[in-house]
Amino acid sequence: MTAERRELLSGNEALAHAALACGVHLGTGYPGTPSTEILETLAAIGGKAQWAPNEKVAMEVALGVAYGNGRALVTMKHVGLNVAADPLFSAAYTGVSGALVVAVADDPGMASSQNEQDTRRYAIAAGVPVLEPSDPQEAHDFFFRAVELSEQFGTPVIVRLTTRVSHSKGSVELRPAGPPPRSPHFERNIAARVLIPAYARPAHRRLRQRLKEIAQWNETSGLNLVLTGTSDLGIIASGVAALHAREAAPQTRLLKLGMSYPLPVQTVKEFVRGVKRCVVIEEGDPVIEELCLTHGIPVEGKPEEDRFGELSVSRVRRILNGDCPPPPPPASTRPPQLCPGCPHRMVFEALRDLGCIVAGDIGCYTLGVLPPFEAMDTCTCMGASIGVGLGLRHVLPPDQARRVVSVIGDSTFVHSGLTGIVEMMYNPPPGGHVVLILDNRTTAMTGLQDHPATGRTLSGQPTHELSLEGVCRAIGVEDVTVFEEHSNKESFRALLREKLSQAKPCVIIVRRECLLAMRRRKQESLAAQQERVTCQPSE
Ligand SMILES: Cc1ncc(C[n+]2csc(CCOP(=O)(O)OP(=O)(O)O)c2C)c(N)n1
Ligand code: SF4
Repeated sequence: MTAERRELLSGNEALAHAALACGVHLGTGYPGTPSTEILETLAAIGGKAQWAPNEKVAMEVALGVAYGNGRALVTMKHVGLNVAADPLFSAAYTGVSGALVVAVADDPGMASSQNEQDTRRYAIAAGVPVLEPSDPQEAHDFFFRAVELSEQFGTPVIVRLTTRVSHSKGSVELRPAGPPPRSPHFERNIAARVLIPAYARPAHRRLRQRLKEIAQWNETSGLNLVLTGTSDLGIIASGVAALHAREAAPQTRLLKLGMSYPLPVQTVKEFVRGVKRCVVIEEGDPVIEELCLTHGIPVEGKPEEDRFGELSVSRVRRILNGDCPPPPPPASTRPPQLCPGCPHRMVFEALRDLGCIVAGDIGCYTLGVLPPFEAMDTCTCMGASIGVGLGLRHVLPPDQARRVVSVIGDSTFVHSGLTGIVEMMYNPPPGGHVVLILDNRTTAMTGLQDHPATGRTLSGQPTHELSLEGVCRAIGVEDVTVFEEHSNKESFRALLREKLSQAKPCVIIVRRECLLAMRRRKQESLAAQQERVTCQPSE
C-alpha cells in the first residue's frame, strides 16, 4: 500500500502535479493571470514545460503532440483562448489520438484582464467538453479525468479554472501515477485530420455524435454530485460557486456539476423534479442556466448584476434570498503605478510632452495611461497597438496623423505584433508610422517570464534569441533604431521628434531591462556563484 501524499497547493500547482503524474509528454502555453503558475510548477517538479510565443502556437504544438498519440497540456488565461480559438475549433473536428487537455483560467472581476469572458461559451461553440473544478483537490483529480475523457473519446477537453480555484491553496491528496501514456507514434488518418470540405463535413457529424455519447457518459461519470438537503429549494452550481452555495445554504439540496458541458440532462432533470424550486448559481455568464432552459428544465438564474465579478458566500446568500444587489463598490482609490525607476517611465514622459496620440498595448506599460503620464489613447487586446495605430494614421487629418505612435512591449510584440509590422510595410500610411517596442527583456506584467526574444527557456536554459531589430529589418523596415542610453532623456525626445517628422515607417526599440528582472537575474547569478563556491572540492 502506498503512503498517502498530501501537500498544501494552489489549484494551479495541484493541476501541474496531476499533469506530471499522468505522464504528460509536453506542457505548453503563454503566460496570463491567473493561469501562469501551472507551467512554471510543472517545470519545477520535473515535467517538460515550455512557453510558446502565443496561445495559438501553444495549442497547435499541443495538438501535434496529441496527433502523435502523446499526452499534452496547454495553458492560458481566458482571453488567450480567443487567440487559440482557430486551432481549438478545428481540433474538435479532427479529434486527437492521444490526450489534449486545455487548462483555461477565467478572471471574473477582471483583477488582471481586459474583459471577463466565460470560457464555457467557447466549449459549447467549439463542441469541446468542459470540466469545472471547485478547489485545488478537484483541479488535481479532474485533470486525471480530463486525460481519461480525452483518450476515450478522442476529443480535446477544457478544464475551466477561475481565479479562486487557481490561486487559493488547500491540502491536496496527490494521486499516484495514473495509467501510463501510450507510446507516441504516428498513424496516418488523412480523412480525420485534413479538414478539406469533403472530410470536414463528415467530421462535423462525427463531432455532434461524439458529444451525444459524452453527454451520456457524463450521466454516470461521477463528476456530478448531489449533496443532500431539504427539497424546498434546490441549487445547481459549478466550480467555486458550488462551494459558496454550500456554505451559504448548508441545508439546501445541491447538484454540483463537475462537468457542465455536455450537460448531463437526465441527472439535472431528475434533480429538478425532486425540489420545489431550483436556482442555478454559477460564476460568470448564465451558461448552465441557459443550457437547462434549452432542454426545457425549469430553473431560475441569478440577477443580471451578479454576472459581473466574482461570487462570494454573501453574494450567493443574497441571490438565494431574492434581495436586490447593492450598487457596485467604488473603484480602488490607489491605482497601481509603474515602479520607481521603471524604464517605461522615460518613454511615457516623452510621449506625453510631445503630445503624441498613442495606440497602446497590454503590459506593465499600460500604466502609462494613468497620471502622471496619461499618455495612452487606446488599448484593446494584445498586439492591437500596431494595427490600431496604422488605422489612425490612414484616416486622421495630417496634423493629427503625424503624432500617432504605436507602443508595444517585447513579449507582446513576439506574441502578436509581428504581423502588424508586416501590415505596416504592405499597406504603409502615406505619412509613415512610428512603432515603439519597449524591450525590457521580460514579460513583466505576468511575473517576469522569459519569451523568445530573451534567449532563455521557461526553465532558464539558454536558447536561440530572437532579434527584434533583425526581424523588423527582415520584414522590410529600413529605419530601425535601437535606443539604449536611458540616462539621456533629451536624446530620446530628439529621436522621437525626428522620427515623427519623417513620412516613412520606422521602428524604435527602447531597450532596458525591467528593474525587477534585473534584480532577479543578479540574485540568480549570486546564488549560482555561491553554489559553485560551496561545491569546490576541499583539498
Ligand atoms: C491573449 C492574452 N494572453 C495573455 C495575456 C496576459 N498578458 C497581458 S500583457 C502580457 C505581456 C506583457 O509583456 P510585455 O509586452 O513584454 O510588457 P511588460 O509587462 O514586460 O512591460 C501578457 C502575457 C493577455 N492579456 N492576453
Ligand atoms: S515590473 Fe518592471 S516593467 Fe513592470 S513597472 Fe516594474 S520595473 Fe517597470
